[in-house]
Amino acid sequence: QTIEAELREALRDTDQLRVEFQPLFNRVGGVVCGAEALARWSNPRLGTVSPARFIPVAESAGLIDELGEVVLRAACEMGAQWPGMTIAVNISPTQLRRPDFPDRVLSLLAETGMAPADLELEITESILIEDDPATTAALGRFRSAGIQIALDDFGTGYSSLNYLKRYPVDRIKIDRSFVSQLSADGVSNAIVQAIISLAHAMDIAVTAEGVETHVQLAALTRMQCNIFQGYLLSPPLAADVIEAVFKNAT
Ligand code: G
Ligand code: G
Ligand code: MN
Ligand code: NA
Repeated sequence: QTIEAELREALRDTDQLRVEFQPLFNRVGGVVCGAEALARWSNPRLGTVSPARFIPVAESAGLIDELGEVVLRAACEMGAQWPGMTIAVNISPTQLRRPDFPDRVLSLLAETGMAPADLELEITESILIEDDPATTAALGRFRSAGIQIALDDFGTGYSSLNYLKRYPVDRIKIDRSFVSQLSADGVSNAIVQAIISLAHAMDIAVTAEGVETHVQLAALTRMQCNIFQGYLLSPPLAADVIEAVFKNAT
């Protein structure tokens, strides 16, 4: 069985597919303000397959809309139960290019009862580089519905600053390759500080992802980073565990 055939089967038997939630913290010492939904796949023959491996397969096999819907639905069901908690969802470029995608998102929100302002769609710079009118229209629809847009893996693409000017995003997520290089001093600190200052000057909030050490956390706090995410604070958690975390935070 190829990974594609296994994934096709998994989409019919969704017990293999789960969504985990990695907490987002808005203060050091930790106030949980939401979570990022992350797809997980355990297959009886292949074992645990990383999304880094199966998302590209889903894309090329034409399965990403279906898979994306599974994740979005789980995210909206979670969000509906925890109003005020932000639920972030990774959206692949292929999903965003579909003309009916905004309608799908809005109907999932309506169906589950999740507040649009609690949903954050994480998109990547690569989709903005295409400068496709359909993408621009989709982003406009999300914005007018009150859905938040975050630019994921920020800093890894090209001409990031240009896109920030052209596309009104609510948040950037500083890629963990920058966060991992933060130390007590150094050039990486200057880069991250510059990104955060620039974002704030444009009224854009900043999430740091991949926070793994206290040194990184302290540096990011000094730099006025808004939201923190990473293994130091919490790994991705099963749905029932994140609910306990949310309960504790409210
Ligand atoms: O969870 P993990 O760190 O293993 O994820 C690896 C990559 O897969 C990350 O880039 C993450 O954004 C991506 N990913 C995880 N879940 C989803 C999902 O539901 N949809 C999309 N498009 N990407 C996802
Ligand atoms: O590309 P994206 O930002 O969506 O990637 C999210 C992925 O990053 C998740 O799959 C999650 O498992 C992983 N992740 C979360 N926190 C950390 C961390 O502190 N260190 C590393 N290396 N990966 C992390
Ligand atoms: Mn992400
Ligand atoms: Na990222």
